[in-house]
Amino acid sequence: MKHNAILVAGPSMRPEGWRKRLAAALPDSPVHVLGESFDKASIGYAATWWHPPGSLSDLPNLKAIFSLGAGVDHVFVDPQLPAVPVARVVDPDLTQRMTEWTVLHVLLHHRQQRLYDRQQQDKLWQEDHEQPAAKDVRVGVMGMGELGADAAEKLKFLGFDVAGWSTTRKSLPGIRSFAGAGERDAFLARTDILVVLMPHTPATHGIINAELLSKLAKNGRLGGPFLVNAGRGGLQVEADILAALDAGTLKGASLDVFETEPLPADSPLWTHPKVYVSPHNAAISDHDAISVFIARQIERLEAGGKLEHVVSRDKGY
Ligand code: NDP
Ligand code: OXD
Repeated sequence: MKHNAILVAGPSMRPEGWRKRLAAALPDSPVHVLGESFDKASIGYAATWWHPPGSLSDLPNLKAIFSLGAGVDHVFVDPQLPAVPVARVVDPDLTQRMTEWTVLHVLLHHRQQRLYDRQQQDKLWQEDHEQPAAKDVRVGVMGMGELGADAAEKLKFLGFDVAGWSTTRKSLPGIRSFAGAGERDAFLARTDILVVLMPHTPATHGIINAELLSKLAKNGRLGGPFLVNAGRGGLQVEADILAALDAGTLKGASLDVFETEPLPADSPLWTHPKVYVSPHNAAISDHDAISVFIARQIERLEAGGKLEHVVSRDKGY
C-alpha cells in the first residue's frame, strides 16, 4: 500500500478549502480532514496549523509534517509531535506581502502619519514640522531570514540606514550585520525603528521587553524609538510596551501580532494613540500557492528527493 494520503490538521483554517486545493494539486493522493474517519495507516503527510496536541501521534506511516504558514511555533507546541521532518512555507508572494506591511509601518512612523491624521481631524494646515531624511533614520531588523532580509533590502533601497540582527552573520550589500547575543546591545543602541521579524522559540520568548526597549537609541532624528512587530506575539511583553509608550521612552508601535489572538477587546492597545494594530494579517498567505508548494514537496519526496525548507527541532525554527 502507498502511504501517501494527506491529513489536513488545521481546525481554525477552513480545512475543507485546504482539502479541495491539495486534492487538486495532487490528484493521486487522498486528502482527509482531522475529525473525520480515515485509515490512519494511509496517512503519509500532515498539513497543519495549530493542530490539537497529540492529534498526529498515532499515524504509523507519517513521513513529513508541513506547516501551512511560514512559522512553525504552532507545530512545536505539541509535546507528542512525531519524530518526522517538519517543513515550512517559503513563498515569494508571502515575502512580498510581509515587506509591504513592514515598509508601510516604517514609513508611517518615519513620516509622522499620526500627527497628520490629527491635523486633518482638526482641519489644521501646518506644514513646518521637522522631517528627517530617510538616510538619517536607523532601522534595525531583528531576524534576518527570508522575511527580514527582504524587508531590510527594500528599506535600504528607500534610503534608510539599515542594520540587521540574527544568530549568524549575514552579508547583504550596505546593510550592517550584528550577530548573536554579544552584539545585540550595540544593534539596539543604533536603532531608531526596530522591526521584528523573528520566530517565536524558547530563545526568543518575551524578548521585546522593558530591558530591550530601554536599550534602543535615544538620540535619533525621530526624537525617540519606534517598534514594528510582525513576527509573533509571544516575542513581546505587552505590559512593557504600554509602559514604555506611556513613559514616552517608546514613541510609537505597529503591532500585527499579540500575546493573545484575537487581541482581547479590553486590551489598551486597541485605542492607544501611539499604536497601530492590525489583525495578524501582515502577510496572509496565498492558499493556492501554498497547496502547490506542498504538493511539489510531496512529489519530490515520493520520487526519492529531499524535502526543502525543513526546520530545526532543536532551534524551533
Ligand atoms: P526565517 O527562519 O527565515 O528567519 C528567522 C530569522 O530570525 C533568522 O535570521 C534567524 O537567525 C533569526 N533568529 C531566530 N532566533 C534568533 C535568536 N534567538 N537570536 C537572533 N536571531 C534569531 O523565518 P522567516 O523570515 O521566514 O519568518 C520569520 C517569522 O515571521 C516566522 O517565524 C513567523 O513567526 C513570522 N511570520 C508572521 C506573519 C504575519 O502575517 N505576521 C507571516 C509569516 C511569518 P539566523 O538566520 O542566524 O538563523
Ligand atoms: C505564518 C503566519 O507564519 O501567517 O505564515 O503567521
